[in-house]
Amino acid sequence: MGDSSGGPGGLGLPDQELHIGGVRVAARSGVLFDNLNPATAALLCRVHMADAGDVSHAVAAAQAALGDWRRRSGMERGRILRRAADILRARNAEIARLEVLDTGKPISEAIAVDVLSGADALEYFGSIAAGLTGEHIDLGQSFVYTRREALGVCVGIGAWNYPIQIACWKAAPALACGNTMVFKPSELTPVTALCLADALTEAGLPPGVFNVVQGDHRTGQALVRHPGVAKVSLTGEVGTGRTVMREAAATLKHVTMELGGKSPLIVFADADLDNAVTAAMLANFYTQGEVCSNGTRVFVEEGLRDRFVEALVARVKLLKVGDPLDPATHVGALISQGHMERVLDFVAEGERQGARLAVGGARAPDLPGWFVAPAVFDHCTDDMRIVREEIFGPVMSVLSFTSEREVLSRANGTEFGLSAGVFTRDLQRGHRLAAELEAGMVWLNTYNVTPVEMPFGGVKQSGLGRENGHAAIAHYSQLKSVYVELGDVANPYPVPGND
Ligand code: TXE
Repeated sequence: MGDSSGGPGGLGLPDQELHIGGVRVAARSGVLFDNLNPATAALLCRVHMADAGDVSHAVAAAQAALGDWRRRSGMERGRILRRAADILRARNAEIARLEVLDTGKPISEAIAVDVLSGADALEYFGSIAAGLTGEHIDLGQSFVYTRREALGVCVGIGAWNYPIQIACWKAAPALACGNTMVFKPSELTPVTALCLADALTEAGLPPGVFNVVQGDHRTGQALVRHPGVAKVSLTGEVGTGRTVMREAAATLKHVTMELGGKSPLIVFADADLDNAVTAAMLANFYTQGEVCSNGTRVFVEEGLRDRFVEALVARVKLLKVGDPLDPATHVGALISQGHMERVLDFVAEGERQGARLAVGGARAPDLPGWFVAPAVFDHCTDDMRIVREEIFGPVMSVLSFTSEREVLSRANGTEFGLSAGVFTRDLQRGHRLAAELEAGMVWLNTYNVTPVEMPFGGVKQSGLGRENGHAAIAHYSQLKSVYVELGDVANPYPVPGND
């Protein structure tokens, strides 16, 4: 596992290698890159950079494991996935702490959500694996049956905000369907995908069924281009999604795209004010705002807006920004210095364009890492960059509206379509809007609750396909039709003696 490259405060970790064929291996490239702790800006660990040769090694291991794995019964595959879920749950505290060191998110979040939501996916798909069936179609003198079969070697490419959750959300359905996988975590958060690999190995997963390669977009590109890969599932920015789809087209790969968003959260005057404010805070400041499905455009009906903003600002001022390992911390560090500066640029742009910064928005001065105080902009207009572009940080834009028709049009007026939220006590209005909002997910009187039973994904430029729920099975399997003739072949041609 290499030497322990400790950073200040002894929070350093050993070098992070690749996981191929069931064991840790050093990158053949011999290249290592630094991975920093966002809360301290100190070196957390060094990471092996996989090159095209390492990628081919990983894909070959996945190909070698495929025949046996896809021929196992769903019961056998599911049993191993469920065992891995139990192992992750038993290690929740240990892995959650690693996730905090790698991402900068508060321990209070990581211990409640990240590992456990990954374990839920392993348990859920481990539970339905045995029930993945085809169908029998009776044709009288013949019949057809269908076989739901694996795609082959699948590639998962992760983003840096929910590393182990994303790894599990891709690996669980893939493996349940009989595929094998090569997973590349984001270069900014390489650590916990290897914890998943260890849990799967301990649960009895055969070598080569789940592999981890480390690296940046070049490693990702080599995976997407590899002819032995049948499918790519990406979690990342829209621009990255377009690039990956273009590259995958060269070898007609299946793709699932879980991309960015700029989702609306609509609050009507009849809403429960406390719940709506809580939801707006969760939808903008959880994980420091680094959540794709966040409701970052908060539309408040005119009659409620002043009271809403007043209540919101008072509660935002109570948020503790600081050491993510402190259980009392609500807002942790942004993932990198570059990302922090990008978020601060958006705050400056919002003020330049005339929005009113009601609270927050500055770098936390007395902390070594990359911390920004949660920001609320009021008096925003739809044309502002902070309202149109994904910031992926703790910056909320509050807008006002006067009618349902108006707010629906404005909420849909974006290239994105990941999610949406509606707060109202009017049952019919809530469901009417759910039907009309252009989003893959709509929450009524809550926000960002994503049980594994719920299909997750976007429409328009926010993505293709779905993760979680039974819907994910369609994206990790394919149907074969088998026609069985019970009589003779219908013969239109002459035969000797019959002419
Ligand atoms: O994305 P990037 P990040 C989105 C979120 C935000 C983004 C942040 O909305 O837009 O992800 O994550 C690899 N070929 N979601 O900054 O830069 C890269 O190495 C192959 C949506 O990480 O796009 C990394 O592993 N791979 C999501 C991964 O792609 C390439 C929830 C993502 O990198 C590549 C969470 C290339 N050409 C975040 N270029 C959802 N909708 O569920 C980069 N990569």
